[in-house]
Amino acid sequence: MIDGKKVLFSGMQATGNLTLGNYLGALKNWLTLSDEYECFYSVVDLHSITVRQEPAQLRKRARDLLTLYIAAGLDPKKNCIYYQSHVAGHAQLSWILNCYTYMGELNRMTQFKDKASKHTDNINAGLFTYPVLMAADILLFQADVVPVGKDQLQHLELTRDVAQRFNSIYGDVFTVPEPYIGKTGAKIMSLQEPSKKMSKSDENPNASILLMDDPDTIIRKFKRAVTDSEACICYRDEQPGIKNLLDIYCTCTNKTVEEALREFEGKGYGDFKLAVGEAVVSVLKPIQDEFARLSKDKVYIDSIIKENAEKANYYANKTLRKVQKKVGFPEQIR
Ligand code: ATP
Ligand code: LTN
Repeated sequence: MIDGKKVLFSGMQATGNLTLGNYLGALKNWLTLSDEYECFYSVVDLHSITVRQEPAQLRKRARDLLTLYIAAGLDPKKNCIYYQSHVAGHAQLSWILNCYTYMGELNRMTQFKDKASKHTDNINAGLFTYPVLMAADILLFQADVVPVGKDQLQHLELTRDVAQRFNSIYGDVFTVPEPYIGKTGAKIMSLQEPSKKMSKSDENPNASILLMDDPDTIIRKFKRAVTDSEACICYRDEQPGIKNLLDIYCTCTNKTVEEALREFEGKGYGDFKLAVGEAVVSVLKPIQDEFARLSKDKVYIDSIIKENAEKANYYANKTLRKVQKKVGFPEQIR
């Protein structure tokens, strides 16, 4: 609890251009939760280097991502928006938690298996212990709730296990966090292969809508989206392409599936795809405009980065000191 409010923590990696999946599955929920909770939203750049990055590009993408959090509507005066690398406590707590996490647990992580198979030339120890750093992120701020897409649930479960293990040895040190999954948009699928999730690392440019795609590109990608030959706008697993488009439409317009089905009754796929594209454009265009404006305001963004890093360090150090004492490290002499 901070000032009587429950704490929320979430983060995103600056490893590529954000997709509509990242926005609908994560960022959009952040916006709706930001009044109710004391929120920490991190650009998790320590996580990013588990896969090789070009330094100048990582720096630019991280800044763009931080700016995008604000452009999407998160008020940086109310929400603590910061770079993970500006808070040393993440790495410090991560080391400690490494010693309370079993190899067997990490071996089961599907994201590790996935990424290891994609980067066979660089299966580094950081990629393996990635979920421990994520647990440290969350536990460092004593977060009650963590909004993520479905793909991150396994990491959340591990975080809870590690927190409970630590608490059972040392008493109530960590808040055990709950995941928060949005009602819709939890898993946006690829527009080209609707059995796969939409991912920023997809090689086919038509598979993903990027948050920075211009309106024409967005509409074009939706026109090319893979559907089926059923000629029926129905919400069912047998029609994964249409189901995904309905999910996107409903999440963007805040309509229920029933409302959308009624609206498109008797309509063809062409009209439907256009309507989905337009709904997406009307959500993304204002964010893009605000991003362009904020990106030019270096002084403002720098001041946010500085202020919020101080705030994050303050809360992080509180937890870290407590943990260090519990495990038996000597007190700092001031
Ligand atoms: P990569 O493709 O490099 O694995 P990613 O697109 O999965 O990356 P992350 O940085 O791993 O993106 O995820 C950021 C957040 O967005 C996470 O909370 C994740 O659950 C969510 N997210 C990512 N893709 C989707 C998707 N297709 N649908 C819903 N949520 C998503
Ligand atoms: N692993 C997450 C990003 C992430 C995160 C976190 C999300 C790192 N630390 C803490 C929530 C809470 C991902 O790849 N999407």
